[in-house]
Amino acid sequence: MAYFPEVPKIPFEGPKSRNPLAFKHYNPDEQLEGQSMKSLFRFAVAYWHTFRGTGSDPFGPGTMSRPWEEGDRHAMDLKRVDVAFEFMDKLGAPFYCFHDRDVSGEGDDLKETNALFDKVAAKLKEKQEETGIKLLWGTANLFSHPRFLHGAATSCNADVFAYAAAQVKKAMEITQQLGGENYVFWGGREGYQNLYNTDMKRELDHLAKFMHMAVDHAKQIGFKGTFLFEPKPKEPTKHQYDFDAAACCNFLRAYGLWDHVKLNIETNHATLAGHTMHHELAYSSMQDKLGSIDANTGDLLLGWDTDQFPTDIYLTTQCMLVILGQKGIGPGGVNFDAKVRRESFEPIDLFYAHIGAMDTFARGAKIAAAIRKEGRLAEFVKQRYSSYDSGIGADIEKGTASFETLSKYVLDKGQIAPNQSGRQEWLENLVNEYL
Ligand code: XLS
Ligand code: NI
Ligand code: NI
Repeated sequence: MAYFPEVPKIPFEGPKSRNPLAFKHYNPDEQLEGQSMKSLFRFAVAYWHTFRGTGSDPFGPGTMSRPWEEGDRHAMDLKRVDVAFEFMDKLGAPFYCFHDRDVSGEGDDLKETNALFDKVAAKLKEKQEETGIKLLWGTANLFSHPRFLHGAATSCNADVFAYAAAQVKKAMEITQQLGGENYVFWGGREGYQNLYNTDMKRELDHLAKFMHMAVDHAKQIGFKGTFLFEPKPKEPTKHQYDFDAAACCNFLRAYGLWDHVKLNIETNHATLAGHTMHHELAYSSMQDKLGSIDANTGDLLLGWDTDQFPTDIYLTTQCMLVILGQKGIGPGGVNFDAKVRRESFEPIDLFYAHIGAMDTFARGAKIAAAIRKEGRLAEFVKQRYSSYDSGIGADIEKGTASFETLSKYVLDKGQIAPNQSGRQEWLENLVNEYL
């Protein structure tokens, strides 16, 4: 049975093609800086948005037409695996990601819930083997069920902490069974709404304990995947503890988790934090913590996590400048944590959205590679800091300068070297030359 009978396997037809069901730029075997596009991007489909998204928003219910969604919900969980793999196979996405509760529902208790999860996982495994599609990362949904209303690892209720731990244990084990290459922690409701009722110190200590338990459990079961911490400043809580890349880095360092966890950076979360994606990527990468990205985009005029598919070539160029700068992103990837908008309710819109986003990344990568090849941007930056390459600047960097020696240097010199222009407009023009 085919769920997308009108859609063929999406071909690469090149930039001149006007076929909306073809790639214009994403050509999996094409080489960029010595890697195939397929292995450079490691594109992943997000199970929650693409196969569970209903199109509901705070003002109204779902709008999506998904003709296959019908009947018994547990049987549907199994049938949906066929839908998902047909979609991903036709799209040519090498990876997917899921939360435990995206793929299988809750039972009456954890035992039954786990048994349901096992059943769907067995089918996921079968389909992975049949299609060659792999699991980029698994995670646990610790935010939808009402038991998590005060958070999970940061809940004031120790039994909820225990439940969350049991759930993550199972999600890690299934991720391992499915050969998942990473495991993600996004702090759903790990934050606060009101400091009057919150012991922030205890909550953060508990979150760290929780992540240490995950690290220990990984050792115990031999899970070799990378742990990824996903920053987000707010929503659903007004303050999320994993606020931004810098806050996450501080948390990991402070609690002895530095060597065990990298970051999964999401565009719309970066902008909610008042940063650009470029900033969050550059910050994580310079810390050697850029592990994976959740590729989406927000809407400048809407203040929430709209999770739209990325279509902005400047955005993807900036992403790829950083990613190519660190020679790729594996074992992470580019996961489309993105949803079609409520008005795009037909199944075919899922294809248009993913094809466009993959092409936008491919185009951004070609542009970034061209910029890097000519090296003018890098050369400008190098020149801009060249006063630190020798003399007093080199002493400062080496740590052999002090206030005493610097004061003497300036007093002896009399006139210091003049500043030079930052040339921002020229550099913006320079990037445009490659578009
Ligand atoms: C929500 C997050 C979520 C994580 C996985 O805003 O982006 O989807 O990626 O829990
Ligand atoms: Ni995300
Ligand atoms: Ni998000």
